[in-house]
Amino acid sequence: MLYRKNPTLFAVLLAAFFVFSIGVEAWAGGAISGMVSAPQAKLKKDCVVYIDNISGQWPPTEGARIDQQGIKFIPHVLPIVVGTTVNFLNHDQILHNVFSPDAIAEKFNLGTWPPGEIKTYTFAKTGCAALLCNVHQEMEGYVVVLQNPFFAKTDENGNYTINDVPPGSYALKVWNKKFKGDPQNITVQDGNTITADFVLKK
Ligand SMILES: [Cu+2]
Repeated sequence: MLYRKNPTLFAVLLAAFFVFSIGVEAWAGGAISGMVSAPQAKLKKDCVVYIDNISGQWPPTEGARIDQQGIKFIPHVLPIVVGTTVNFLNHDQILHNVFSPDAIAEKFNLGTWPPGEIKTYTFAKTGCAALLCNVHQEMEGYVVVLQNPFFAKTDENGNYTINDVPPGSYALKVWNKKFKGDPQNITVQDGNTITADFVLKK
């Protein structure tokens, strides 16, 4: 074992590892954190806060899926990067369907399928696509298709954090299924967390 044979070398390697780790952290960009408030308390949850545009090509979101369980779309809101293929699952013991009335999703209709099968759709345009099920009128979900992966969903208290944002100046926006909020101009620096709160309006 290295620490027995050469304790000094072991200590140096350990120190180098920690310095390297801190170095990597410093290169990881900045963070944006804040709170979204809404006219209806329950709509603070499942907002999407996102950077409108960061130059470059961003890879699709990995593992994007929407399940149908308990006659609900889960998750209720799914933010993804444009070009992502979403898997649609059915875990109920009944038939479900998924369609979108929205043009950004070509008004797709995946048909009706039994439990166990998976259907897919690739979202090629940015924007919001509502999801509906023609078997159950009460079912609704949303896919929010974004230009880049620097987004976060709010928790039940409206809090969000976006990590590892490349330094730069951007427009920060908020999406909510019912309300609107004003975009903000922000500047992100390496190693810093900035605060950006949103107040949604009717
Ligand atoms: Cu259904």
